[in-house]
This record gives sequence, C-alpha cells and structure tokens, in this order.
Amino acid sequence: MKILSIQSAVAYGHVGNSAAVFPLQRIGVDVLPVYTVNFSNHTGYGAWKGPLIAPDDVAAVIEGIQERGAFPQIDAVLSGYQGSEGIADVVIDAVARVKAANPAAVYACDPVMGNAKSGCFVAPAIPVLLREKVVPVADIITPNQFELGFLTGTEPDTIESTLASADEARAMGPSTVLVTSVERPDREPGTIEMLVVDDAGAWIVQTPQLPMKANGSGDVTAALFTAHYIESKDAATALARTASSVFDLLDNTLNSGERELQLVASQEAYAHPRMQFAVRQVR
Ligand code: PXL
Repeated sequence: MKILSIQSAVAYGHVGNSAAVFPLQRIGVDVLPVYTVNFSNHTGYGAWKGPLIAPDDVAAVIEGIQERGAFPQIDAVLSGYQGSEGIADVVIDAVARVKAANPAAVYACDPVMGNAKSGCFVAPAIPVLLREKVVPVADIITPNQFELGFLTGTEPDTIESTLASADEARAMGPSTVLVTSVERPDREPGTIEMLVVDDAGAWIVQTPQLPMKANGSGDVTAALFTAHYIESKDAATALARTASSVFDLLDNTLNSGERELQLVASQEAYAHPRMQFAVRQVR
C-alpha cells in the first residue's frame, strides 16, 4: 500500500507527518511524505522556529512525484493540519491528479481545527476552507467531535446526535466518517469513544480516558485508520485496530512522563495491536 501524506514536519516531537509516517511504515505502508511546514516543534509550545513551506513549493514536490510515474500506485492521499490557506488548493489538486491516475484511490482528510478543550487553534480562514472546499472532495474524514460540530453546524453530544451529525457530514461528500474524542454526556465516567459511520453501518469503541492530551495523537489516529480501512475494507476492523494502537501509544506516553508521544517506543502497538477493546455496532 502507498499513501501520499501531505502534512507538517517537526524536528522535535511528533505531529503531522512526524507522527503519521513511522506508524504507517511499521505496518508496512510505503509512505510518500510531502511537507507543508518545516518547524522545530509543534505549535502547542507557543514558540517554534522554521518556515511554512510555500504552496507553490509543496505543489512542485507533488509534481515531481507525479513525473516519476508514481501516481497510478497511490492508494490514498492523506492530509491533516493546514499551516496556511494556500495548502488546501494544493491538496485538492493533488487528489484530483492521483484519482485521474488511479480511480480507486481515496482521499482521507483530517479536518484539523482544534478541540473541545482548546477551541480553534488554526488560522480563522481554515475551518471555512475545510468545510466549503476540502471536505466535499474527501472520501474519508476523521474529525473529532468538536470539528464535526463546526463542519455540520450542529452540536453532537449523545450517540444519536453524533450519528446524525456524521450523516450530515456524509451528505457533504465523504462516505466514511470517523469521529474521534467523542465525549457524550451520558458516557461511563472515565471513558472516551470513537465512532465510525460508512455505507455498511456504524460502530463505536470505548477506551479509558487517560488524564492527558498529547499533540499528534489525532494524526496517528487518522493515518492508522486510513491504512487499516483500505487494507481490511471493514470499518469495524479498522476501528478496533486503531483504537488498540492509539490507546497503547497514549498509555506508554503517560507512563513515560514525557510531553511528546512515545512514537517509536510504541512500535509493537502498531505492528501487533492487542485488540483489547470490543467494537459495538450501533446501526
Ligand atoms: O497535530 C496537528 C499539528 C500539525 N502540525 C503542526 C502542529 C500541530 C498541532 O499542534 O503544531 C505544526
């Protein structure tokens, strides 16, 4: 499997491609990473060094990949956090070109905007751009519950209302919606859930909610789900594998006392997910 992954690079720590690439490689995916920023570290520190990569330069790298004849073999395009407004058009163009070369290729978009705790942490134009232009051309989206609310103009909270919001998101274009960080008011205390909806049904998985928030965990989640979904062609299987791997990554990170994801040390969790959480069909 080959995935063209258009995301951030950070030297210190793990977000964007610096979070997504290694877990994908560890499960056997050949990743073509294209970088949108070249930062020292993620923006959660409040200070960082290094440039945004100009949209034309990102486009040039993608064009060079196409000139190598790689596009017919690409199974998916994956995008995440958009460091600047111009990247959206580059991603949309790359998706169109890859699909022209391989009609079976899918576009998985993680519509990164923020989360319930921190609010929006991207430039103000980005959420609108994602909603109006990017999400409509995606096949798979992986919003958290907060981002799903913005995309659909709803306030998902219970399983029922989150499913309804996911259906509204599906009506915008994507056939598969993975909702992460579902914190429904009536959940079992100390738990958090992920929910996936596609043409075949809807499934939910519950994990313990660890007392932490690690930047990059959403990037790992989107990457692993995309690869497992393409490989297994089954949303429930992809959800179970992803939840297993990401929980163990977060648990290892919490136990390490480090702020950054223990991405490399957790390699066994991607290669051999323990499948410790049962997935329940909800529709
Ligand atoms: O995890 C998304 C992400 C991607 N890229 C950069 C970031 C973040 C989140 O903090 O700072 C540069």
